[in-house]
Amino acid sequence: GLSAVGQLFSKDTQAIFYNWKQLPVQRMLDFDFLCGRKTPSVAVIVQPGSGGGFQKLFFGQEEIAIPQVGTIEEACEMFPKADVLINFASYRSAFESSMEALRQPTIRVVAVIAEGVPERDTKQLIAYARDNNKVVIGPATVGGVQAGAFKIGDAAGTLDNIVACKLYRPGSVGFVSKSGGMSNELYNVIARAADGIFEGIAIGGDAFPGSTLSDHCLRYQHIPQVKMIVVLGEIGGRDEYSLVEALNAGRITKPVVAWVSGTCAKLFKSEVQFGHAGAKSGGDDESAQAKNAALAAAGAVVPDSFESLEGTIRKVYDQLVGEGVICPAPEFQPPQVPMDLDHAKKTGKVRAPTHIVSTICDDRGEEPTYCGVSMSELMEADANVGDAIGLLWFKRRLPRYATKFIEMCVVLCADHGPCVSGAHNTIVTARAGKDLISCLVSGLLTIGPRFGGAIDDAARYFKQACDQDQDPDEFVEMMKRRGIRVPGIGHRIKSKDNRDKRVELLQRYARKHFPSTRYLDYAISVEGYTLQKAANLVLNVDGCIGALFLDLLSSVGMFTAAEVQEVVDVGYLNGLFVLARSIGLIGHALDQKRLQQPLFRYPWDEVLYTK
Ligand code: Q5B
Repeated sequence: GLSAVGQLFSKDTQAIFYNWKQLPVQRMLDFDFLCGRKTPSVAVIVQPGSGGGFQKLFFGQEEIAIPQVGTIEEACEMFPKADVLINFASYRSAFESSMEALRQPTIRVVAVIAEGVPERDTKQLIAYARDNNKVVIGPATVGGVQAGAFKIGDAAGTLDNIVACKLYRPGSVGFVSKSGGMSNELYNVIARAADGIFEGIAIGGDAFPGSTLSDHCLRYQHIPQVKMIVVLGEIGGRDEYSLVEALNAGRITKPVVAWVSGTCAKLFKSEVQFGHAGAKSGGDDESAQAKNAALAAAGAVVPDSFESLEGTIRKVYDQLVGEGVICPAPEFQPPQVPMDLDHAKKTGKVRAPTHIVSTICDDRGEEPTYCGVSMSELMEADANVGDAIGLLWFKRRLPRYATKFIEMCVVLCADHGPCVSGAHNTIVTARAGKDLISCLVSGLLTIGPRFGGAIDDAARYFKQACDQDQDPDEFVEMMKRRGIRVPGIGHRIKSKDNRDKRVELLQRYARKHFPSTRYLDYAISVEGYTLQKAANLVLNVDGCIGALFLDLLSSVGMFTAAEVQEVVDVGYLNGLFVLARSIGLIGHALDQKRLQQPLFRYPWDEVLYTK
């Protein structure tokens, strides 16, 4: 029987933790550290269906990796010395997994945490465990703790409670209760009234617990370090009577202090179901009063009320100390378990520097905001791409005429046919069978000072020259002397007689809506001079957008001169071409894939082979 099992745990006990839950495993390891254990009490985690790997946890200050496997069998093979299985499976799968654990020759104790396991299933577990001399704790329990040695999952609550109850070192009291919550309370009471518990088990609140109050009391009888026993029973069921029998038969000779809670049930006219499944009085002898009386008659020390339980424990303990049976456990300061950073931050105990700074989008609240403007507000205002760019790039809620202009830039630059550098690269990449993002990126990477990426430089040079009132002809000559092609001027196919429609459309819009077009006018004067040199040296789409953005930012009344300069220095504006042309490049990639075009290769006669 279970009484022969004696001590369930030791400071070397290792467990298999079934169904990964970070918090209870970490709590077990924190308890280990507090007790000065050398090895973590969790040897391996079984995560059903997982292919292996490990979980990262803390053992004191140190971060450790605990292996994870997919089945109980694998865990037992890997860790034959781990003889306890802590089962955190749901009530739906608790039976199957507990049975599988009990069938493993290396497993001795199974703790079942789930509430609501069908009684029929628990009865099978009990029968199998009894026949095979194994122990089931639970179901519907937090488990238990052997002070200074081993703790099951969440038993005994927070670290503060564990320290307050002195659970980091063994005391002299064997404790057993039905309720897990009340066991925390009693660990405190026993630490105050005596020298703390040696072991405490919550058997769980079901009508048919895997192991009973008397099972554990009989075990305590055989554990030499347990000098007295405290039992907290509860209304309902007949479990306490097997303890009465054991006392009457002299199988338990250590002093027992017992209290059965639920005496208040008599105050109710009808039968009352308390929190636990098993906590309801059936017949009269299942009442708390009847069971308290039977226990007292059998020799247990039963107080008058729950309130006087602490005093009763103290009396029995003091007597045992007086008789020399108990030599009070020596007191010492346990090590400090380091606090988790998250917790320390929450409680204001530490400050930690952030890793990045961000000012444009906040996704922490109920809905994301773009520079403080919520998604709902944007939708209510019928926001367009220009509004999003205004908020996320320029951090301003720009007026409608400005956001409409930005949107025009995006639409007009979205594509310019398959022959331009970017589209060509995207097409070649698509035909090489690459994925959409690779096709897009290979096209985007061609954007630069000659193709599409001249907007920032155009704005930079036009601004400098115009702000300094430099004569446009002189500006062009100066650039020539410095060997720099004027950014924003020149095109491979557009010319004096074949104007770029995009440039015309943008100009027309700006002249109608912008408060000023000073920079555009300057760029047009530059074009006037370059066109005298060659017909293709027109103001191109990059140059037009660069000049018009200067006009927009300087005349919209929302940017200081320094802020306009910052936009130019940082280089915001090529982003417009990148954004717009991404639309076309994606289109070209999809087009090629849809057309199932084969791998591209230039014919030899399109290449000049030369030395
Ligand atoms: N010359 C665009 O050149 C291009 C001159 C210049 C003074 C200039 C050239 C250039 C500045 C960069 C720029 C944006 C490479 C263009 C775009 C988007 C696109 C594309 C599309 C789309 C064209 C011949 C003679 C030489 C040069 C002189 C040329 N440019 N002088 N300032 N800017 N521009 N890029 O035709 O005396 O014989 O030595 O670099 O703004 O990319 O549709 O294709 O939407 O996709 O190859 O619109 O202008 O002429 O290089 O043979 O030069 O003109 O010094 O003089 P070309 P080159 P010389 S918009």
